[in-house]
Amino acid sequence: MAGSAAEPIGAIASAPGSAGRGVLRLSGAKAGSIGAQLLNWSPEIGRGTFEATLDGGDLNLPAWGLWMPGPRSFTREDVLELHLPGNRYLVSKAMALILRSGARLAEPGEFTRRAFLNGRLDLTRAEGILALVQAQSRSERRAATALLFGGLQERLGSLRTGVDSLRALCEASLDFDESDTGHVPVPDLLHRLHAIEEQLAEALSWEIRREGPRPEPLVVLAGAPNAGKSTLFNALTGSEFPALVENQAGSTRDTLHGAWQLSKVLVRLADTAGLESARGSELLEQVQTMAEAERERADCMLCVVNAADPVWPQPDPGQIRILVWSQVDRPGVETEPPVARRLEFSGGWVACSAVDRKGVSLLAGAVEDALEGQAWQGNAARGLAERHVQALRSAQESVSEVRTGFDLGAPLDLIAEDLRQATDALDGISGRTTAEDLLSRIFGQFCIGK
Ligand SMILES: Nc1nc2c(ncn2[C@@H]2O[C@H](COP(=O)(O)OP(=O)(O)O)[C@@H](O)[C@H]2O)c(=O)[nH]1
Ligand SMILES: [Mg+2]
Repeated sequence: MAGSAAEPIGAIASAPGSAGRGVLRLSGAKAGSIGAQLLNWSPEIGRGTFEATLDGGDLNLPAWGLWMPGPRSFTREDVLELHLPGNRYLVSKAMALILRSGARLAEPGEFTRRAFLNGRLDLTRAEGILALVQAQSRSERRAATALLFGGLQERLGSLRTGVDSLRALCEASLDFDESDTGHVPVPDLLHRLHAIEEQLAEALSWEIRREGPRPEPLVVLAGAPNAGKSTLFNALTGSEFPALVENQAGSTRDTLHGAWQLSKVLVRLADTAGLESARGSELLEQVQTMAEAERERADCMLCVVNAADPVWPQPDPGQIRILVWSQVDRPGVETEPPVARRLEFSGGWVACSAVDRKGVSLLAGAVEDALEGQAWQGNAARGLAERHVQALRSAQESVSEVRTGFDLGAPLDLIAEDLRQATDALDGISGRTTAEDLLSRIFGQFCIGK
C-alpha cells in the first residue's frame, strides 16, 4: 500500500445502486481543506454535522456533512463524511471532484488499516470489522462481534503480561551470581510458567473451535402446533427414531435432529416444539427457550403453515425463510397460500403434503437455492481464526521450550530468549509485529470505503 498515512484518501462508502443517501468518506490531514474548497463550509466551525452545498464544475448539490477532526475519529486522522442524495451518478461525480482536489482513491480496507496503524484498533478488532461486513448469517455475525469487541484480545492481553513478567524475572536473575539460579526461587518461576501454559491452551482451544469445520447447514422446522412439522420431519429424514406425531398441541418438546439429503448437500433438519404452544409451566418455558435458540441458529427456516388451519408467524426479515404450505392433501383446502402472505418469506413458498409426499422434492430444491452462496460455504471469521491458531501454536512451541529448559536446568538467558519468541508470536496476532504482506492480505479483503 503506497503513500504516507496522512495523505488524504477518499472513497464512496455507500453500497452501489440508488438509495436514500450516498456517502463519501475522506480521511487525512487535508480532509478539511479539501472539504472547504468544495463546500460552502469551514472546518473552523468545529466537530459535528453541518449542511452545505457541494459546488464544483457542473455539480451543485445539497449536502450534509459530518466533520470529525483527528484524533477523535475512526482513523484518528481528520475525517470528513459527505452525505449526498443517493444517486450513483451524482455520487461518482462528487467523488471525481474530491479526487481532483488532491485526495487519492482509498484502497480496499485502507480506512480500517489507518485506524489500525494509528493505534485505534488492534488487528483482531480490525478482523472483526471485516468478518462483520462479510457475515451472512446470525451465527457469523455473532462470531464477528466477539472478535470486534475484543474477545481474543482480552485473553491475549493477560497472557502477554504473564509471559513478559516471567521473562523480566528471568532476565533480572541473570544479574546475580552465576552459580545461583537467581534471586527468584525456581518454584515461583515454574508456577508462573504453569499459568501461562494453561491460558495459552485455553486461548488455543477457543480459536480452534472457531476455526473448526462448521457442521452441515441447519434447517429448522417452525410453526404453530399441529402445522405438520413432525410429520414432515419424519418424511424428509426417514429417521430411524421418528418424531412423535399427534393431533394434540405440545407433542414435540425436545428438539430433534435428523439428516436430510438434498440433491447436492446434506443438511441437518431440526424439528422444534410448536411456536408459543402451551407456556405456563417452567418445563414448557424451557421447551420454548430451546426452540427459540434453535431458530436463532438456523441457516434456513421452514415456516410450516397448515393449509387447513393457517396460523401465520411474525415476519422476520433477518432470516431466510421458506413458507411450507402443508397438508395440501386434505380435502377442500386451498392448494396455494394467499398471495398477500407470500412476500413475507424471503425464500419463497412450496405447497406440500407429508402424507402423499407431494411437493417434497420442490421443497428440497427451494432449500438448496436458499442456502446457495450462504455463509456455511465459506466463512471469513473462520479464515481469520486460522491465522490466530497458527500464531498461538507457535507461542505454545516456544513455551514448551521454556518448560524443557527449566527441566534440564538450562541457563536463564536461553529461557528468556524462548519467552521473547512466545511474545513475538502473540504480538503477531494483535498486529504489534505483523509482516507487511500479511497486513496487506488482511486489509485487502475489505471493500473500498471501509
Ligand atoms: N392429511 C395430512 N395430515 C397431516 C399431514 N401432516 C401432519 N398431519 C397430521 O396433523 C397432525 C399434527 O401433525 P404433527 O406433525 O404432529 O404436527 P406438529 O405439531 O407441527 O409437529 C397429526 O394428526 C398428523 O397426522 C399431511 O401432510 N397431511
Ligand atoms: Mg411436533
